[in-house]
Amino acid sequence: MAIPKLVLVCILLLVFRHANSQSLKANFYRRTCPSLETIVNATTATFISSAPSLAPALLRMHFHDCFVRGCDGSVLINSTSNNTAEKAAIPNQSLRGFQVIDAVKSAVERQCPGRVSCADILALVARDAVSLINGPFWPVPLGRRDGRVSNSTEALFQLPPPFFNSTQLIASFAAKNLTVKDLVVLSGSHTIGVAHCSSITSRLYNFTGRGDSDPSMDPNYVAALKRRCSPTDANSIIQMDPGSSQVFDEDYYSIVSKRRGLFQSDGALLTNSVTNAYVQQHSTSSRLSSFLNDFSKSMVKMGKIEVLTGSAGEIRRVCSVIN
Ligand code: HEM
Ligand SMILES: *[C@@H]1O[C@H](CO)[C@@H](O)[C@H](O)[C@H]1NC(C)=O
Ligand SMILES: *[C@@H]1O[C@H](CO)[C@@H](O)[C@H](O)[C@H]1NC(C)=O
Ligand SMILES: *[C@@H]1O[C@H](CO)[C@@H](O)[C@H](O)[C@H]1NC(C)=O
Ligand SMILES: *[C@@H]1O[C@H](CO)[C@@H](O)[C@H](O)[C@H]1NC(C)=O
Ligand SMILES: *[C@@H]1O[C@H](CO)[C@@H](O)[C@H](O)[C@H]1NC(C)=O
Ligand SMILES: *[C@@H]1O[C@H](CO)[C@@H](O)[C@H](O)[C@H]1NC(C)=O
Ligand SMILES: *[C@@H]1O[C@H](CO)[C@@H](O)[C@H](O)[C@H]1NC(C)=O
Ligand SMILES: CC(=O)N[C@H]1CO[C@H](CO)[C@@H](O)[C@@H]1O
Repeated sequence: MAIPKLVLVCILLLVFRHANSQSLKANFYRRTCPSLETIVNATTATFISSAPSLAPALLRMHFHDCFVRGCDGSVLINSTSNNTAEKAAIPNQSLRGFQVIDAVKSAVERQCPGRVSCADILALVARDAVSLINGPFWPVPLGRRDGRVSNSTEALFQLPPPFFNSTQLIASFAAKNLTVKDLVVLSGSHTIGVAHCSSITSRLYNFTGRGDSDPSMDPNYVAALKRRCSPTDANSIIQMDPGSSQVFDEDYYSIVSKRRGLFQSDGALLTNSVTNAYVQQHSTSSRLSSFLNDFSKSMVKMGKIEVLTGSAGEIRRVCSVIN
């Protein structure tokens, strides 16, 4: 028996509407907050112009948001008396730049009260911050909703730690539907920004528990890093791409190819054939535009991880507090 045409059309429309409500859209706020992107960029610019080192911090914050319960702004939530939030987890202790998100949210609320999610604001701020230091620009489709859960234990288990090897990193990214190529491309973020000595102490001083250092790192670089980070110094800061840590270039790949990547996770990219090939290509010849193009594509994918859309979640009034 043939399905009447009208019924078929109705079914298709329903399916289409449903599918559509699940996906993000470039013009999501066209009617509800037309000047959103201008407000976000202008407010972000006031911070980045006086403190460009916030750009890497904001990029990392977006990554930490997306890898834990999807890009739902859960990284922004403060702990309360009855909840230990993602912010309190060890990998989050070095996150910076929450004041930028709060200022942008306030500016957006003044124009478009109660309409724009903190998850979308973070995705836009990360993009604009990177773009404002002359890094790549990528489109940010919008319509994310804010989550109501932020759990420090989840952050600890979902975020890849700096001591992961390539198998573990690939699995961590695959769990978010990101490919091996996304892994090597997004690791290129480490061309900007800084790390704390605590992130490499064991790599320098106690790699296998016998007071040794990681043999996969260039010994001259180990020696240089030891001069910067004493065994008990947790707080000093080191640039991941020394000398150009605020320039979004391809240096990361030549650093990794010279076995001078700061973390084991950086060095691990030499131990998988796909990631190693990418590192070698981008370290031997200038392919900056191909890296930036790959980076933009992978950022768009990362920004779509497990997003809440439609009527899921909420539009938080204050980014650090669940409504
Ligand atoms: C592949 C797995 C990754 C690992 C294991 C990792 C690990 C780390 C660690 C340990 C730090 C230093 C934290 C500190 O000591 O203060 C760091 C910094 C940073 N990471 Fe990653 N990361 C990874 C992937 C990513 C991705 C996918 C992005 C962005 C899309 C990213 C962006 C950054 C940035 C920009 C910084 C510098 C932050 C600042 O200057 O404040 N990382 N990462
Ligand atoms: C963001 O603001 C900066 C500085 O005001 C400006 O140069 C840039 O063109 C703006 N970007 C966008 C996409 O509007
Ligand atoms: C959230 O915590 C930060 C840092 O501890 C603090 O500055 C901010 O005021 C808190 N937000 C609220 C709404 O209490
Ligand atoms: C946690 O405390 C807040 C008030 O501070 C309350 O609104 C919320 O329901 C509590 N949540 C749980 C799970 O007890
Ligand atoms: C936080 O997540 C962990 C790991 O998934 C889970 O065991 C724990 O019950 C969660 N805590 C809360 C308060 O939901
Ligand atoms: C990474 O570590 C895991 C667990 O220790 C191990 O099973 C795997 O073989 C390691 N992978 C590589 C490439 O060393
Ligand atoms: C990965 O893709 C599968 C199939 O489309 C989907 O069911 C799953 O929710 C996705 N996982 C994430 C973390 O996006
Ligand atoms: C080195 O690692 C071993 C094994 O994990 C540990 O017992 C020892 O206390 C560490 N030494 C230092 C100086 O941290
Ligand atoms: C950014 C942030 O909230 N960092 C916190 C991480 O957790 C430690 C305690 O575990 C806090 O002291 C930091 O303020």
